[in-house]
Amino acid sequence: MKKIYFAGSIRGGRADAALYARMIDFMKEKGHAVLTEHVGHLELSLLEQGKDRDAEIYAQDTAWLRESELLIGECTNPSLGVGYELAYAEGLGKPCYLFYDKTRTQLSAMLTGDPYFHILPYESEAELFERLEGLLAGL
Ligand code: 6K6
Repeated sequence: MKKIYFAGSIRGGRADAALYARMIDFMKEKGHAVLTEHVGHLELSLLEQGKDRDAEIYAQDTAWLRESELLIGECTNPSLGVGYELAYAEGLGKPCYLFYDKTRTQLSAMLTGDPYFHILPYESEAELFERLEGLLAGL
């Protein structure tokens, strides 16, 4: 069992929220603890995102990053917060695995150009879950 920090877009846009939820469920089914389950919560409304809780969110998320054993990010939907978390996790030396749908986006060169990150492009959801299963099996 590993403690996983899952990163996915919130204010960057929720188009892939249901995919995040399926990835989080999959990681939990495989016996891992996902510290950031809220990233997949579909009911997360714009109102909730606007609440005056940002300092608390930052403190909690950076504490979870320190506690986590690795980071898994779904990076198809660009997100400043996810980019920040990736740099923060790299600074802590946490292994970072970044998925993105290469048919839908070109990932930032600041991620693909950084040899620290394990970049996992995929072309279909089936391929994403195959790669995720392989990654989790090797932990
Ligand atoms: C309440 C319930 C669910 O979400 C909320 C409030 N917002 C956030 N809560 C926790 N983590 C957040 C929240 N907003 C952003 N983050 C963190 O930044 C998550 O860990 C995501 O990986 C990342 C998303 O950044 P943006 O820039 O797309 O919001």
